[in-house]
Amino acid sequence: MFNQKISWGSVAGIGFLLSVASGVKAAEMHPKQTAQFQQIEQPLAAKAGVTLGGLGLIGLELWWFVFSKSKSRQAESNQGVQELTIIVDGGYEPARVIVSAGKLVRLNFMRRDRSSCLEKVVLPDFHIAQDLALDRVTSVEFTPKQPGNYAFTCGMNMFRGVIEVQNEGV
Ligand SMILES: [Cu+2]
Repeated sequence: MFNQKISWGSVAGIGFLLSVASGVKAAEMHPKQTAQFQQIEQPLAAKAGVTLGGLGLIGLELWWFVFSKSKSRQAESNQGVQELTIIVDGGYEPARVIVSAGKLVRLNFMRRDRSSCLEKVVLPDFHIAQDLALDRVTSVEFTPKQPGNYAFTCGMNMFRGVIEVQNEGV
């Protein structure tokens, strides 16, 4: 919740920066009287364009971050095992997994991403560090005892997901 507020604040901040930047760009358009002004006009416009492009990308990234955060999936109970497949491709999908406490969880990591960044998945709270084979499913099993949020990350802690453990019987 708190993180989401921060993210929306950042989006609003970027919106403000964008409006300032476009205001600056509009102001540049006016002085066309001398050759001097025309000479520096193009690099400035290019700079503004690059800046706007960069800000736009940051905005997109934040948007993706906020959007992807809301995606969660509940593990399906199957013969006493809570099972869920997680696609590993430029991150984790879903990145938020909901399970119940006190029952065995089996997460099936399907690694599609070739980058070495995602070759390992780490669940520090459950003392798991598992190598993931490319284009194959690698399962990780553990039994969460206490409700709460537990992280799973790539080997370098760059990509993150959350296992939300709810009370038994939920
Ligand atoms: Cu990584």
